[in-house]
Order: sequence, then structure tokens, then C-alpha cells
Amino acid sequence: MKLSVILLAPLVLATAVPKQERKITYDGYKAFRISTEHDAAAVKEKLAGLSVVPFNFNTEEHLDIAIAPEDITAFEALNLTAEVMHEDLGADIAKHETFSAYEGVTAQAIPSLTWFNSYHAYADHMQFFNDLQGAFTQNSEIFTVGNSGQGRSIFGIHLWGSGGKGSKPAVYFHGTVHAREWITAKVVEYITYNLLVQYSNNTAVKTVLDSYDFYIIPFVNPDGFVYTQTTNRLWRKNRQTRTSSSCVGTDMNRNWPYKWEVTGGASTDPCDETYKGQAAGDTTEIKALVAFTQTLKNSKGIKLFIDWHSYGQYILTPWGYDCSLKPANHARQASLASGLATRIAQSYGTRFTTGQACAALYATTGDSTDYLTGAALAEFAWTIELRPTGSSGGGFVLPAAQILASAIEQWEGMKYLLAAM
Ligand code: 0X9
Ligand code: ZN
Repeated sequence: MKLSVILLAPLVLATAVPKQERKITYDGYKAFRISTEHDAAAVKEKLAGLSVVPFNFNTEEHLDIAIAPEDITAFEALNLTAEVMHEDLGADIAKHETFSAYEGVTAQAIPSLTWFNSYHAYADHMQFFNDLQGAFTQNSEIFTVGNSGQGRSIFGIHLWGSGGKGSKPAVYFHGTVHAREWITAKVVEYITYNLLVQYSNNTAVKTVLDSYDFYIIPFVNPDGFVYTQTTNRLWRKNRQTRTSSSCVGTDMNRNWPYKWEVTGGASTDPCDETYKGQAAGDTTEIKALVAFTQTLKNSKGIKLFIDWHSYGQYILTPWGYDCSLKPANHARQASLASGLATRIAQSYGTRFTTGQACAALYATTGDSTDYLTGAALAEFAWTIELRPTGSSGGGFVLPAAQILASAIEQWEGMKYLLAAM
């Protein structure tokens, strides 16, 4: 990491949610991408005292933040080099994040692609997966790895091909690790949809599904996701409380029990957005996921793991915890990642940057891809940060009109990767 996460603490504290838990609308908030000119500490010092919501931790080049209405004039007086990401964050959430109720399907029918025109509630996502599975009972099954801290199901769908259930190495996807990254569930749903629907009429898809067992978990962090819809659209962590602090939540991507103890890539402050927890793997969700991941490792092994995130348009390969370390198969990973970026760009020209996660973005400790690589021995374990880049606007609030295109470009990319790897 180019800059210590600890430095973010004063900004993060400003995001602590008030006790009464009224919904934060973000009306009148303005979001900016501030150019840090390689001195993020100086920028943060200037921002101290303003009510700021941090979007990113990649503060070497830019800092993306939302500013509360009462502080916009003071912010503008600072004369920082900045471009506007949201003129009015609350208005953009209301305008671009269209929601629909899911109507379901009649018995064994395939859900309509209109699902990908808008965002949905957690219960509807569950229903969507149940309906999709119900149309393909021969080669799919709903599973659960356990429950979240608040008792919601961390469900997934298992897909297999002609070799039969559980006969091939795993392709393993996680979505909604960070609560506010809504596009990720939609993208993994689209990939699931196409694997199932095209299995019978596309030979390339048939070959892929005959070669791997897929385990797709759209909501690693269901409690956080529900909270983004009821209370705070920009919530990131899970909703676990700790006796040691009144701040809520642990970062699900800093709690995995591999190199968790290494310093510098996560925060030990429960109020911070990258809080790592009190002990390695001490969150309810990660405990369940570790157990499940180990069963995959011990059965046919894991060929590919992808942790789907947003935003920034990156394809990140290991390691996260050390910027100078590369896995033994790094060259192969880098070549596949760059092939994937090329293939993604062919749909709509969307450019993804590839690189070693620590060097290309920042250091993390206890992230999923390090665990998958180091402790579950996945051949490839990547983080994909979806649209937008950030400078093109939108941040976490990706307009619903971009859901389908985001999903299509990733599906095209996956067809390449799954055949080439
Ligand atoms: O910080 C994260 O957990 C991921 N970015 S996000 O904005 N979605 O929160 C990136 C994790 C990738 N790993 C490393 N950069 N080491
Ligand atoms: Zn994320």
C-alpha cells in the first residue's frame, strides 16, 4: 500500500452511523475524485473536520469521497484539484438505481432477462436463484455455506456438467463481499444464467460446464447488503458488533485466516472501513466460508476463484499482502488476466487494468484471494473490480442502465478465460 490505512481513520470516523439508524438519503451530498498528487496525507489534513465519506483506499493518485451538504462550500474553498463524481449523490441514487419487485416465474420457467434492468432486494435475489435452479434441476443445486451474523443464508448455486455432480475441479465465485458493491451480484447472476441456459445449445459453454463444477455465492455479506437498502447505501462491512467498540462491522476482505497477522494492509480500529477483526477468521461469515472452501480444496481442488468487487475496472492477481512477492505461476496468471482484459474490451470498449493486487492497487492482509491461493491452493485466485473506473462517474452507484452491459462484457470475458485456463 502506498499509504497507511491508519491515515484514513479520521475520515472514516465521520461515517459512523448514528444510533437512531434513520435512513441516510445522501441528498445534497456531492462526490469528488480528488487528485492527491502523491501526497494523500496533505489532502487528508486539509479535509480534517469536514464530514467526508471515503469511497476508496487507493490514495496514491486519487481520493474519492462524498461531502455532506453543509461542508461543500468549505471543501470548495480548499481549491483542491478535483473532478465531480456526483453533483448530488442522493439524486443519483434515486434516479439511476432503479428498483423493481421480482415477480417470479411459473413452475420451471426460466426467469426473464428483464431481471438485469434494475436492482433488487435480497429476498428477490434468493427467489431468482431458486427459480433459475428450478428450471435446471438436472445439473444444478442450491446450497448454503451457513448463516450470516444476523441469521441470513449465505446461499449459493452449484452447477455441473456431464461428469455428474462434484466430479470436476471447482470454479468458485464470491459476490457482494462489500455491501455497497451491488453490481457484483448482478454480474455473477448473469454468468450463472448463461452457463445454464446455453449449456444445451452452445458447444463452447457445454465444454466449460462439462470441465468444471461451479460454486457461485452471490452474497457473501447479506447483512451488509440488506443494510445498504434499509439504512446506508454506502455501507461496506458486515454488521457484526463487538463488545470492545460501539462501531459496527468487520471488513469481510480483511478477515480471512491467511497472513492475517501481517501489518500494514488492514486496520485494527473497529471504526475503520478496513477493520480486520480481533482474530483471524473471527467473523461468522468467514468461518462458514473457510469451512466450505476447505471442502472444495479437499474434494477436486479449486481451479479458479474470483472475488467480484467494484469499482475501478481491475483484474488483480496474487499476492495482496506483499508487493514484491509473486506466486510460482505468475507469468501464466498475468497472461490469462491480460487475455481476459482484451476479451472484455471487445464488447463495449471497457478497459480493465491488470496487475499484481498489492502493486497495482494497494496492500491488503487477510483478503480472500490470498487465502484461496495460500491456504486453499487455488490455481488462479483473482479480484475483479467492475465498472466504473471512478473518473467516469458513478462509483458504487452504477446506473441500472449499465447492469446488462457490465454483465455481458464479463460473460464474454469468462467464456474466454474458462476455455483458455
Ligand atoms: O480493498 C479491497 O478489499 C478491494 N477493493 S474494494 O474497493 N472493492 O474494497 C481490493 C482487494 C484486492 N486486493 C489487494 N489490492 N491487495
Ligand atoms: Zn470490494
